[in-house]
Amino acid sequence: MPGLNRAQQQFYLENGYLIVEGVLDDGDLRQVREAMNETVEAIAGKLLAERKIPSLMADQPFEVRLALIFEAAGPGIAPRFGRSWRERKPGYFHLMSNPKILDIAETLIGPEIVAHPVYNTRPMVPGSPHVIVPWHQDCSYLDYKRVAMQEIPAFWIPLVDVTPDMGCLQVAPRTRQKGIVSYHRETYSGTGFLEVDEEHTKGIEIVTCDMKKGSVLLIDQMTFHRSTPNTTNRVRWSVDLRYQDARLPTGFEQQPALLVRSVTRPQAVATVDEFLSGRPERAA
Ligand SMILES: O=C(O)CCC(=O)C(=O)O
Repeated sequence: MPGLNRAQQQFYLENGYLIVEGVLDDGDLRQVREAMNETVEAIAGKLLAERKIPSLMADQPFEVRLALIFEAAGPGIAPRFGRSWRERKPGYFHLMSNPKILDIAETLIGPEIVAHPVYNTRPMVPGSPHVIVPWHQDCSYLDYKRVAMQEIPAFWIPLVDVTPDMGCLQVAPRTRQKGIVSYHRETYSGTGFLEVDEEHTKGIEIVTCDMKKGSVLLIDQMTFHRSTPNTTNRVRWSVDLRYQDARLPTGFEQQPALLVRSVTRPQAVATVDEFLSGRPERAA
C-alpha cells in the first residue's frame, strides 16, 4: 500500500512530525542533484572570474565541493549566494511530482494536490550562521490567518546522510497543539528569520532528526522546528517541499502553486514546461 500506513498517520497526527525511511532511491534524487550541481558550477564560474578561487574544483565530490569553494573564496562570500535557493529547473519539478512523495501527501491531504509555492534548496555549508534556522512554525512565513489550521505538511528531504554534527533538523513533538504562537524577526543570524517567542519554547521536548539520504521528514505547518550548526567539512544538502489541498489558499499567493495530482482535473496537472515558465496554476 503506497503512502503512509495507519500507524504512521497516527504518529504524524499526534506528534506533528514523522520520519519515513527509504522513500527515495538514487534514481529519484539524480535530477535534483543535477540541478544543484548546475548552480554550484555557476557559483564556481563567477568566483573564478572574480579571481576569488584558484579553480572550478570540478573534480570534488558533491558532498564537499561547495564547502571548499566558499572556504577558498574567504569569509563573507557564502551569504552572497543566499541561504536557500528557489529555482525553476527540471530537477525540482521531477522531485515535486515524484509519485512516492505524492502518495504520502495524498494520505495526509487527499487526492487534489498542489505543490506549495514555498520550496527551498538549502546548501548548508559549514560555519555559516546565516543558514541556521531558529525555532519556528512554517505558518509564520505564510499569510497565516488565511491558512490557519490547514494541513500544509512540509517534506524535508536530505540529499546526503545527515548526522547530528551536520546541521540536523530538530523538531518539538506535539507543539502543533499550541496553535499559532507569537514570534519575532531575529537579529543575530544576519538573515532575519521569524523565530518563535522564547516563552513558547521553555521546557519543550526536542527530537534530533538524524536521517539517511532517501528518507523524508514530514513536519506539520505548526510544529516547532529548527536547524542546528554544521560542524563537519561537508555540505548538508536538503530540499524542503510543501503540499496542500488544491482547493484551499496557500497563504503565499504572490507565487503560483503547481497542480501535481488531481482526480477531478487530471488534464490540468502541470507539465515540466509549465513549471519552468512559471505558469500561475491555481485550482478553482
Ligand atoms: O533546512 C533547514 O535547515 C531548515 C528547514 C526549515 O526550517 C523548513 O523547511 O521550514
